[in-house]
Amino acid sequence: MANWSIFFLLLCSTIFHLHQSEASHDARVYRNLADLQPKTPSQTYRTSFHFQPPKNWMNDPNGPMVYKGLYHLFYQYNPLGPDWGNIVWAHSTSTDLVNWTPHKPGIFPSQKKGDINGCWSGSATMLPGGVPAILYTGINPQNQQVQNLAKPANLSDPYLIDWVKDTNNPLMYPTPANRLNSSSFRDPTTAWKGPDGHWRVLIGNKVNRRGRAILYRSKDFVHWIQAHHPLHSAEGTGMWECPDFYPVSSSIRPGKNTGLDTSVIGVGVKHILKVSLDDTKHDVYTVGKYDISKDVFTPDKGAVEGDAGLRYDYGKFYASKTFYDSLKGRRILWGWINESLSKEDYISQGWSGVQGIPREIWLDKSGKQLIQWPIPEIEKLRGKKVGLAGKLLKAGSTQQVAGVTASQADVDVSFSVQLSELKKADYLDQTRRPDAQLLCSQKDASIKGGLGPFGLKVLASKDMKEYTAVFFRIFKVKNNKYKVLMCSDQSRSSINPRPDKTPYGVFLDVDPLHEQLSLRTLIDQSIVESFGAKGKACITSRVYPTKAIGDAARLYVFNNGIANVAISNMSAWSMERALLDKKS
Ligand code: DQQ
Repeated sequence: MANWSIFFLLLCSTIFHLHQSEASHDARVYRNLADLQPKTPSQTYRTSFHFQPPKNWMNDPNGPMVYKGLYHLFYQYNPLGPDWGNIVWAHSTSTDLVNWTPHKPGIFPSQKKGDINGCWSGSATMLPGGVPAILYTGINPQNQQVQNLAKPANLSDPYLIDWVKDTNNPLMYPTPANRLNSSSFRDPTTAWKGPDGHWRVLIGNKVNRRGRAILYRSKDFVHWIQAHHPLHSAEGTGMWECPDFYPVSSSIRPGKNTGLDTSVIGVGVKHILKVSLDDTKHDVYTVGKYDISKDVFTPDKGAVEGDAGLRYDYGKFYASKTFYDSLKGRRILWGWINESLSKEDYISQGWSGVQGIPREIWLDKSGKQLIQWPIPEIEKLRGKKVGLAGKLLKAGSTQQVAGVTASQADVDVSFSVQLSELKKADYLDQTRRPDAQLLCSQKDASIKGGLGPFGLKVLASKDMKEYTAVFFRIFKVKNNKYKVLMCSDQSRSSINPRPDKTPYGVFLDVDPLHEQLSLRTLIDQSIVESFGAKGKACITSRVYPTKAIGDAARLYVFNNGIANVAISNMSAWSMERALLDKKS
């Protein structure tokens, strides 16, 4: 019997016993949840072109990489049910990052000292000679978090089906000497090599409320020594999960070779440190300088750390990870999009969690933030197109965009505003730093404004009892300047009162006086993934309409302000379904 099958049988019996003992703690709750688990997963909110397994729980993307021309995605997965637990690294491969072939789990608990209680998140590194190595967090018999190494069993297999764990595992672990808290020591990054030939890797950690990216160094990738200081830390930010650290070029040409391999340093190179804040479940990053001689990262002047800083996404997007795509010279970002359902509800649907569309990322020309854009491969799923250009969207108007499959679409629209109309913008007092998300709640899509709200109403029902509005509002601020707010407002996304419908928002760094305002939204049954201002800010929402499902869903453009705006250009495509169970 294969190792994985043995593991699976053991897992089932452990779970049975675990559940029995859990049941003695809280028999009522456990029985209720278990009863809810369906035999076949509900299909209603399953996505068509966002990655997800056929059933059960999925969370963080793990160890994405490209090997022998194939893309690999591993992810945190519960083979036994739709809630978090029994975590293994599930595995799929793809030739295009759109259609995927599932394989058996690549990494699962099997090593007594290293990971018998779980295989948590980690990353892949390409070693010299193109040998992939995975560092991941294992949960040991004492339930401590420790770091392990696995390598492919057969390097000539492009699918990398079998992985062998290093016999020295665990390679990094809490000791009385390092005084690392064994429940806050996890999620190794992709490692990078310095000019001294030594590998470096970061592990997420905290000490009290100080989030830390602990640095380890190694000559041989097996023996790791903790550096005297973390690469970086920040007070008051709590536990840093899933750190990611990589170089970006300050002189890129969008569209071509936008990414740098992880070990690149030098002139014209800046670094990004991303951390996943356990307290708020937000992925935040800073742009800064990495001093390799001291192994210290310093965020640029003015950079804000922690939850008030820059986020990859201002909606749902967590525990993300990038990898360098050597086939196309770009850096690609994967992120986990959780449900907005109660635990009871996602258990009864039989699955939980989706991955965002892989995004290409590069440094904005301002040098102050990243730009994110859906990988172009996703465009091959585009079907029938509906277009509009140079159309006035009058104050107070709503117009249907007919002719596209509104439950499964890619919409790219840009708006422009004439100077005379800009004058109608409401004033925004900035003396106390306004909170974008709060503003989006207070001024949702139904609240008339001066300039805006205008944008899209997606997954809308015919009677408009249900819709998700992705829109802009332009405000006047001091010194004849303007401020643009982008909202993803799901407060009316479903007549079902149970899902979380908190609207999301962010201010965009654009000047509506001189620039068009663009919005690209990928609509996929229960996901609305939006890219504002050509990828300067992203907001992802999960929504659960009860009427606006399948063919009944509609798409609208709307303007609920007193000023007119123009649609300079709009293209909306019906999207085909991606294959997630392709045979290899
Ligand atoms: N998920 C993993 C951890 C990580 C967390 C466990 C982030 O390794 O810190 O499933 O979502």
